[in-house]
Amino acid sequence: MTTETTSGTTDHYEAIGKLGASPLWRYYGELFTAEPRSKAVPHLWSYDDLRPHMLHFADALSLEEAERRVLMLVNPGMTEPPATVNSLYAGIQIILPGETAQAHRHTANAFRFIIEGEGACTTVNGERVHMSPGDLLLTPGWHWHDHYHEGDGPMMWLDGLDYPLINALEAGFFQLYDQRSQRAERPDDLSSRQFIHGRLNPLWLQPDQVNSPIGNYPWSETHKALNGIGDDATGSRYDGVVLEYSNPHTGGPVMPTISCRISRLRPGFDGAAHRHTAGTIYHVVSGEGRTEVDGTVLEWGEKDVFAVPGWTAHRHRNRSNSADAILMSYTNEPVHRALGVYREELAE
Ligand code: GTQ
Repeated sequence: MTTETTSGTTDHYEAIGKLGASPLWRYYGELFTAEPRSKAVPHLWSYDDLRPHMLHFADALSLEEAERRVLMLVNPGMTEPPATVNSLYAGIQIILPGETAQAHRHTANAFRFIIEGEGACTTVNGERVHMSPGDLLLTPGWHWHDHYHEGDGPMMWLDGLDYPLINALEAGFFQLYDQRSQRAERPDDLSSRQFIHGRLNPLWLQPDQVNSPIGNYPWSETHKALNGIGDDATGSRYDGVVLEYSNPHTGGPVMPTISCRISRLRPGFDGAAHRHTAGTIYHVVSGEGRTEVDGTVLEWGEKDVFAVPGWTAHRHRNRSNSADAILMSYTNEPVHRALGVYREELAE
């Protein structure tokens, strides 16, 4: 805007622009909003709609060409750079029997939540980690990882990464391993077997305060935890019986930037609405329901993914009166808490 009452003022705006200066008063409202306004919009990705395209690319594109065969789930409000909610990304990866995905590492933290298939593994810093549906596998920042598949049929999983945050911080490094895959350097799935019990930590191993040492939080354990609670707890009025996957050394989130959760919405669960600054990505493990996000209704079914932007009022409902709905979710809440900006409130 350069229409001013006097040409003298216009000249000053132009002149300060050339000097790399800018008038704060013209930007104040957008820089200091009364409340956060997420660029992300509430959005749902239908697994049934995406699956045939995944299978097409599995046929059409080799892993030598693609390195990682992943469909990014890009929020319509966050296309450049692509992200799913603020600071977090979701993708769906597919690998076929006999394939290997090149070993590499990046400073971005990553996890995988297995959706379908059997027989694939990820090698993380020399440890082979087996995958089964419902398992949560961690690849913390700067850990070498390659995927390979020795089973039958395609294997699909959800990838969660924090690269939008790491890149915004200009802290992104990436490196290829000098071979296509890593050799196994210790017994398979050792870290899970050593640490999954959580209350009995191996004392001879150096605690890692930053990342969980667990390669895989297997579904068998997650299921046991949810079942063990059964109907004895009412759970959260917002998220039902919700459990956080934790670092056994700290009791905190699995990685510094991402908290991963699993929640059980009982049959007929009709949650209260709340909003929090952290954005959340949900993956439907099983069941059907609806989540209302600032007036937008997302109707979800098994294996779908949906995005709830930060500071939007949202409420979950399990549509079934006989079956549980199980939601896996991840959020950047640990970052907000570490920075002292986390806020949450009832939204009714
Ligand atoms: O499997 O290493 O979805 O590096 C995005 C980046 C998956 C992976 C993604 C990655 C990977």
